Amino acid sequence: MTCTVTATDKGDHSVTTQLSITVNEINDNPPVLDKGSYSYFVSQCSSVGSQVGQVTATDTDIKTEHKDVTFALSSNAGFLVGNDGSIRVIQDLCDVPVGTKYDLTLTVSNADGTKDTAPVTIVITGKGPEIHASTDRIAHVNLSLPILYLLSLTN
Ligand SMILES: [Ca+2]
Ligand SMILES: [Ca+2]
Repeated sequence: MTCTVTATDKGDHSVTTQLSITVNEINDNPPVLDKGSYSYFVSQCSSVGSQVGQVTATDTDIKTEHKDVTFALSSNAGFLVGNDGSIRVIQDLCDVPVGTKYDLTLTVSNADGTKDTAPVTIVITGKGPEIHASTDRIAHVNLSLPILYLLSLTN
């Protein structure tokens, strides 16, 4: 920033000079997560790479190196958080018992170590709803046509 300073004395003499001000920003604001805690339910049949959730953080500093953030989870067993804040499944959950609870800690930090943390709870749920048509609900509409039984639907 540059500004012009003019000093005038009582004899109407004046002097003008340019004053240049450089603001050295300091990293005095930690990144702040958008929530105090996070909880998610994840189906056993979620495929590897599925997104579990999305977190964001804000840092009110100005310089890029003061507001660039890194996300981390306390454990990478099963889940990973990317630098875009997306939490994803990183291992096959098929054999994880329904009701299993992962208690993790999410950390967002600046390069100098200023940070914010929040608990993340992820609970494994059963497989998604499966449709099993029972044969006694199928009406025999036309016996001259082949009868198709719907055994299961998966998407
Ligand atoms: Ca900062
Ligand atoms: Ca600052």
